[in-house]
Amino acid sequence: MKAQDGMYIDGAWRPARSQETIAVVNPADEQVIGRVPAGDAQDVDSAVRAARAALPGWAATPPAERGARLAALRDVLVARKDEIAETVTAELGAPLKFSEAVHAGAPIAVAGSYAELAATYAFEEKVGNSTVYLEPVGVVGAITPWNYPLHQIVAKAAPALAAGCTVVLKPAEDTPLVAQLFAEAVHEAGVPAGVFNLVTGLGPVAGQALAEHPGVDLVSFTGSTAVGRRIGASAGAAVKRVALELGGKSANVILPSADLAKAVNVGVANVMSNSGQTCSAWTRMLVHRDRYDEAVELAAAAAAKYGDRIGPVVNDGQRRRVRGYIEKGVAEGARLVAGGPDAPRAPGYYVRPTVFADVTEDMTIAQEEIFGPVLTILRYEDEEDALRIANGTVYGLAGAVWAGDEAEAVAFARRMETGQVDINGGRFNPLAPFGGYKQSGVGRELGTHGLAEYLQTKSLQF
Ligand code: TXE
Repeated sequence: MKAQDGMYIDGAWRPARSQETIAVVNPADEQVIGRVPAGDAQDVDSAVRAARAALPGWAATPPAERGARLAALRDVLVARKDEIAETVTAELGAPLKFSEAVHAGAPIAVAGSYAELAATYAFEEKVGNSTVYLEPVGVVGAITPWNYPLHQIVAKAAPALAAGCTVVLKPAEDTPLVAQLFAEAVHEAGVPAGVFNLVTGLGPVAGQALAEHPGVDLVSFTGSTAVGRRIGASAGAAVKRVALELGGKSANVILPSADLAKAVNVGVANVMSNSGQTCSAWTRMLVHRDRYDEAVELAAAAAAKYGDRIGPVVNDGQRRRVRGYIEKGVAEGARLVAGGPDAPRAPGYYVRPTVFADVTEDMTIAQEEIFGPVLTILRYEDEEDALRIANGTVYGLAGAVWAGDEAEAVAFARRMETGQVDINGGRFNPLAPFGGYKQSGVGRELGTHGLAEYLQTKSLQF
């Protein structure tokens, strides 16, 4: 499956200094499908040195040329699309069709958007008697999770490279094979040695070493709130730039005027997709009390249709965690209307598509990120009540509003404390900024806002 057997540092493939490796497991059958190097602090140091050495040359490369490299990278990803999809399916367990459409499709779109932005963005502007230069921040330490393994990498690496930064990536230990494939693609695209580097390894070892390395100017992290908090604290102490994309508990608000069946069906599909392992998933469905029973019935039927069609969750730890939340929901008095905590099949880390009704705001399953195929349905009295519930968590990453009238949905969405809202369904837009209010994070990814994260500003007065 993978052509390379190492880490990509300074344009070449090499093993971990320790020679140790980490097993990669297919969550659909629990078989070991490969091994990758277990990089440590010294490997991270080599990669950061390579990135620092490459920085002046890449920063001085004209943006149009950086854009041309990114366009070449996009083309390699397109040419290797099937391989990307097969790799993500093997290490994440996602159904192949979903891998093709989303796990390969989205990063290709994002790489393409930054190829264009690099060439067209105004890296220099005049303000009165000043010229303002937007310069690369420097060496970027990117730490990514396993849930959308290639998308998360490209959402950091592409804008960083477009900005003129150099990158050291530490991907999730569960899904390192597609990261190796990405490094091969960067190489094939003709990106100079040292500009992009890959260190595989464990989070508390390689990840922490990268986050705390003094040669890293910006840490961009996507993952759990617990680790994000730590990275934010150490970046603060070092006065280092940081971008954090953390958890979510997004609300799907179905206003009384909405097409209920459509809103419920799309809402259930949104939560079940990628087996619920989506930080922006609409895990809380909010329905007016007059239409509540009808919505619950529709959601239960929709979830039951998923049956065996969703993939497993990524590993045994996540499976135990998700099933623990389902048990907790039952214990706290929510009503199970689809799925449940038992294993639908074995081997593989499968969880049943699960729907809870009679969920109240104070319940754990209505407050904490479950990161599995579990939908909670809450009842609201009126619009103000819906807004209070929607905004009533520590998170604010995404959400949805459904209404008969688009203007009504927009008015509601503007009052939500959240970074991205889909109106009557919405569609993925690789240029739309993505990121969190409140404890969902700091900073934005995608589009020009995502590019700006990797830039710093210098002004010259005349
Ligand atoms: O995340 P971790 P986990 C949430 C989701 C999930 C939970 C746990 O709720 O159930 O987090 O997932 C690296 N210093 N999200 O344990 O540990 C790690 O190697 C530096 C939401 O997998 O945060 C990996 O590369 N790095 C989310 C990355 O951090 C460290 C996506 C994420 O892993 C580190 C994933 C350390 N001390 C999970 N410890 C989202 N926002 O999309 C770990 N890492």
